[in-house]
Amino acid sequence: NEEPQGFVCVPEIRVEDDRTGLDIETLKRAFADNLFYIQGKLGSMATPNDYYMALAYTVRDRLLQRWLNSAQTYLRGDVKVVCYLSAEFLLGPHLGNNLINLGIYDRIEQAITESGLDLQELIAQEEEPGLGNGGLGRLAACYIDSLASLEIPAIGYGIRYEFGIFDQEIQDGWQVEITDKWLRYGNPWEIARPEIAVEVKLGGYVDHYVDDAGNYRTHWIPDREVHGVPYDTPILGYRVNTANTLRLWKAEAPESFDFQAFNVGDYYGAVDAKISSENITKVLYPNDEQVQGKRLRLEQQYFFVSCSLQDMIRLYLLENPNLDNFHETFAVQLNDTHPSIGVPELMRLLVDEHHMAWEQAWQITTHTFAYTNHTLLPEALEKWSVQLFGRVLPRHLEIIYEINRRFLDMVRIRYPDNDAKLASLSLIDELGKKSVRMAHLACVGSYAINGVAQLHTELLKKDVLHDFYALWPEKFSNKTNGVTPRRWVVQNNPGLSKLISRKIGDRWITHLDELRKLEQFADDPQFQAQWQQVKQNCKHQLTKQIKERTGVVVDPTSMFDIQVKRIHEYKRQHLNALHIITLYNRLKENPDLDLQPRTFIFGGKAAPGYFMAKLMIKLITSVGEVVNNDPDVRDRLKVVFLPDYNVTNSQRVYPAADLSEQISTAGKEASGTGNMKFSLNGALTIGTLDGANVEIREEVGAENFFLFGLTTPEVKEQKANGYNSWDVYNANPGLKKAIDMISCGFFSHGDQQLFKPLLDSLLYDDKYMLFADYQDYIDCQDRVGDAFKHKDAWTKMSILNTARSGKFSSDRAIREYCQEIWQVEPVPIELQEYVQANA
Ligand code: GL7
Repeated sequence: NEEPQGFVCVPEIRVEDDRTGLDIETLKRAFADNLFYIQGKLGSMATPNDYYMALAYTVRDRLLQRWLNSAQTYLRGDVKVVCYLSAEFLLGPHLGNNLINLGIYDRIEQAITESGLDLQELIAQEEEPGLGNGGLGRLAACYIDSLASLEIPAIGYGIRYEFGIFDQEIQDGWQVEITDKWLRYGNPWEIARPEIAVEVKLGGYVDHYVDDAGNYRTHWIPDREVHGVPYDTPILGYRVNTANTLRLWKAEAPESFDFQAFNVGDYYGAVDAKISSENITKVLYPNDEQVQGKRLRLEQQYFFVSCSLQDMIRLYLLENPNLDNFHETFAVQLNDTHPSIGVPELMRLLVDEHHMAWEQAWQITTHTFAYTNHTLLPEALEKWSVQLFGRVLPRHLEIIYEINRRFLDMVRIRYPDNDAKLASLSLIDELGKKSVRMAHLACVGSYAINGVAQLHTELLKKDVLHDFYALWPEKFSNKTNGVTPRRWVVQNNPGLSKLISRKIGDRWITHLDELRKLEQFADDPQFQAQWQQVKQNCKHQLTKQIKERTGVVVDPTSMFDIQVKRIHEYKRQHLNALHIITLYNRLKENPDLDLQPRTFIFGGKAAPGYFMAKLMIKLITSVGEVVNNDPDVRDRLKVVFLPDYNVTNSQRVYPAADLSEQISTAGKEASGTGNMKFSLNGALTIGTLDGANVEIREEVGAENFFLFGLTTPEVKEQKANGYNSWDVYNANPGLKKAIDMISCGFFSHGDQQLFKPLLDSLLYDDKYMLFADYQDYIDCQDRVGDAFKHKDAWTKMSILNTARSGKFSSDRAIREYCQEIWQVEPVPIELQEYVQANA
């Protein structure tokens, strides 16, 4: 029989076969097979990347059954699904994480070793998907991990950027941006699903007409159409059968464009159109907390939101005759305002395309969406000029006006004759250039609104969203952020994980509160010694990495004082630099001073257009150059700027930290999540009462936290009372000396102009109150230095930080979202031995 067998009808796939078996011999054979059949290589010619790919496919084969079973289960009518809409997912590498969540790390390690290779080296080959800027994108990644681990049916929807966050190089002390070509060698974790691509319209105009039956209808005639092709990545839960989907959309030109243009002979025109469509998902905007107001960005937002909502509707209509109960099947979370265009888009889909009455569509819409706010910074609150908005999304602008008309009618009843109230609540900012306020749109269109830490939520209610809180207090709640212990402890800090599990078992990995059981050993000398040993090993590893990546030799017994996060004036990396200069000056005055040796480690990217942040990097590297090379310092101080801080490079950082710098101006950092990763890994925090620092301090105890600085009300008060940084500078000799040294070119080879913009902003404005907090910070750092000298007391504090950080698990955060916002329940997945090939 010459017919290819098994193509026409595959009855079923046997699960426990060579492709999925887990014994060492099967794993080794699968690995060799994949190298040969997928990469097309023999061992003799394979590159490290070929080996990585072969291993990634070996692992992927072993999670597909979970993935398919999960998808099939969710298609059942009675399952409520969380849809997490986010313009960013800062995932980090998949391989190590999947090995841990599948529970096959040790076997794979053995199989790879027996194949003559090193697992760590293969894991290091993976190009991380850096599809996010910082905390906000990383939070989305932690949340989809927890959703899967808690067996909650969920889909993450986002954008498949061809280029993620840029790679950072440091040249001559300055940041240089390099394009992140993460897809260059292929991505084994994603599967494209072109068969369920959707169409997205852009631009053009709107026609209103009455149809034959006398109904008012709307017809949007776009001037451009783009295809959205989904790329799916499995997101495995930890040691459960759940594998959820992260569905990221890629923009492609529809075929029809090519044909049309081809027929009129305009081949190059067709190619242009294709390129312009595909530009939509080309690159991640590298700004955090700063909106850029670019048309392409609005197109990105609309594109992925429209694709996602159309996808949900398609899925829903597979099981239901109409959309009447859509909101009972989908809970859609808006990760900041970036996807808030979903509110008018769902209205458009329901009213224009599915011919639903406005009132019913509004009921469904406002029972579908919930909104998380992630920032208080005014420059980060999204607004789109009405003019630009109308050009890109003419129909949505009409819908927003209609939503606003009805909303303001309601406000008028609540606040009669109060034009100021109308103006402040309106979805349209009428001052200056008219613009659409996306946060207002999100508030009006959502049934729940939350902040990301207690303080942040209080400030939202008091300030930024005060008028909405007055209208609908019941919509507001706090959901303090969390991080996944799987990646941030188990994977990154195996030494600590094993030590903890030996003491208290391993249930903490999914029930992080159990870390409290460590408290009883905080004073135990033997446990303390083991704890110190683990920390010391981590510091050795980071020391090695620092040497390799920067050439700087640091002392692993010195205190590792670390600030890693995006570079921002409000995060105040330059306050940290002022402390370094202050210590340096003390050593210069008294070279024999008994000073606690410290290694200051910085990492973080500056937005490419944020001049001041880039200058802050240059300041840190310049201070480092002087301090690291001054013989008087005798290596007691070292300053390191770790280039290209990303998820991969952060892996060695958190476990190695003694001190975590969380020093933003009070009232500016919505939550922070790095602060949680540090504390979980046993670092002590020096921090202000900002964001989640407040709650960390509450949990670990004031005596295990180094607090300094003005509080939020004090900041406000000082500003109201005419805070003048110039006076503070003149009154504080230490501060003055540090600033004068920068100013006279001490750190810049005599160049007095280099840091002038930064110094001027401090001396004549100091928006972020560095000078106001300077002395308290220095004093607090002195207490840190003293405390570190007492090894046992410090170790006790370190243990207590870990033991009491259980609250900051993303599992806890996701449970709260599930119970208090989404109303969803776990749906455990059964692993059938056979997957139905035709199902
Ligand atoms: C952020 C906040 O700045 C940060 O404090 C918070 O932890 C994070 C996640 O909620 O969201 N908001 C924001 O715009 N970015 C953040 O990291 C970029």
